Amino acid sequence: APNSNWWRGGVIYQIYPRSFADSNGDGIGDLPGITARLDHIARLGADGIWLSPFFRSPMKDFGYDVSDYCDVDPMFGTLDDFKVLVRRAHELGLKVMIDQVLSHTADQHPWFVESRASLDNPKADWYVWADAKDDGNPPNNWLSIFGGSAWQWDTRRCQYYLHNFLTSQPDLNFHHPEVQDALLGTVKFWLDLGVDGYRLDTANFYFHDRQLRDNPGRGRPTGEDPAVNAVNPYGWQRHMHDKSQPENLVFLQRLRALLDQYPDTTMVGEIGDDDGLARVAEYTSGGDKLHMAYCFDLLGVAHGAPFIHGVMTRFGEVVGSGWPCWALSNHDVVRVATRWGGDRPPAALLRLAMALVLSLRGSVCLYQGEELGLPEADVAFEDLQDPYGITMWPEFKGRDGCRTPFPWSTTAPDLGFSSVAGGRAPWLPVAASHRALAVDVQQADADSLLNHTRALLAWRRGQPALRDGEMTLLPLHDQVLAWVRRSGHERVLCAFNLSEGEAVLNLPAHEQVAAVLSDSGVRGATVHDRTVHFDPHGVLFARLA
Ligand code: TEU
Ligand code: CA
Repeated sequence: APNSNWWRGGVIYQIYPRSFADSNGDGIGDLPGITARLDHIARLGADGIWLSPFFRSPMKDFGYDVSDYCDVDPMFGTLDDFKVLVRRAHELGLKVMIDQVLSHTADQHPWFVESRASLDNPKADWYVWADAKDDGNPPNNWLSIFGGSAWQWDTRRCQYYLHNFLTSQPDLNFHHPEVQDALLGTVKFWLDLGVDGYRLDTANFYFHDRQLRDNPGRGRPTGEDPAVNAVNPYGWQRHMHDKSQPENLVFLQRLRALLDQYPDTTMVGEIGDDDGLARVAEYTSGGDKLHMAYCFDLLGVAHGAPFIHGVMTRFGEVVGSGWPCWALSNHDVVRVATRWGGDRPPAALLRLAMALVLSLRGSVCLYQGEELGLPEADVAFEDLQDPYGITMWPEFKGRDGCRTPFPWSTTAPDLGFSSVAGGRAPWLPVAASHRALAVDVQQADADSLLNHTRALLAWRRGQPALRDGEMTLLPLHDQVLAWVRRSGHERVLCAFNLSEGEAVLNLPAHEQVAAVLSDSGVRGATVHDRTVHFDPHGVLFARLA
């Protein structure tokens, strides 16, 4: 059957399993909890879900450190629980994408246990090993994103091994063909269980600088990297991986060749890079590598009309035949309600953010709670769990603030996170600010962001211009962003007033509004001839003549 390309222009709902729903009262979200709550996502109108890792893991990076790629960690449930989840999702018309953390394993993965045991075991070169410098220092000045050197000394093997993140996340050596084959085997395992696709963790970090490829395990990178800049991780990370991008593209083609054997499957790559937009375009062009990819441009602290206009202008220049996946929130960054709206994000701004991300050319990932307009939780230092936050405190309070338990209902102290009364406290405290935003509260409020998002997603499903149409930016007009989405003869103007004041947009002389598309649910703008008047944070969707 030809591919339905369901993912192209699709909306993917990201679930962080640890914090979504706890079915057995141990304070940790799990797979049966997700299964029991999938109707919430189907009712929202998403096309699919992306599950952050639930594989066996020491949980040093909460699952992004995998010790068995082909099994479910008991705290999340069993492989059978996963099969039940997939069956239920498919009954509800939801596709299931799972996270694949291929670039590194946990240090407790059997592969690493074997590799570190000696210089000459069968897996000796499955990881990135290098000799110390003559003075005993690390081979070079590469740094870990999580702080400190990217090299960890191993006392048994008496060599350093590379880690882009925690020392407990040793980097696999993708230059080794057996590593690629083993990882493709784990990807196939889940395809055979019926998953519909993958989110690929750090898809641009798989291959380290090829200098180490030529003498894996015993060589040493030559010299220091002048580009290493402790301020911008994506700057020097680029340096560590850039020279091996040609090999990375070949591996992405191998991945795509595997998925193409399973109809209607898809991949979205995560790209952490200071030129992420160009990488997104490169990895998703040609139809022979990734279907989609996302970068951090709209996930960072910068926001506002001029910034977003700049991102869209740059992306229009590089996109070519590529296909982006846009996201304003995920499990790694401060929630968009707080990034864009501060301590008291106005409801109109939350509606604008949702309409904006759903009007861009590309696919969309919505992070659990984004449909509720959840602000970042203020987690006290003593409750912090994320190592990235604890090591970097206080300038960066880590990622716990976007990972607190999902607020289902105001009927219970834990906001309905656990379905077992009297169970253990949730692994992170529930945010007090989330009580008033719980699903049951918003369900009952016709004007809630939840109901607004449901209406918008339902409307968008019938808009080919928004799901797959071309995108033409209009010139930035003060704090008003505007673009036109076109599919065939259908042209939809999408315009956003990102200011807290009123604003006016004068349409180009040759343009005429044929109809305001108020059935989308967006509001806060009126049209008089060729002039659009916006309320604060007003949004206009209109068909152009
Ligand atoms: O993130 C990669 C990455 O670049 C992030 O670590 C990001 O830079 C950081 O969290 C600051 O926003 C992926 C996963 O999404 C993340 O949760 C993992 O910690 C990381 O890889 C290692 O697997
Ligand atoms: Ca549980």
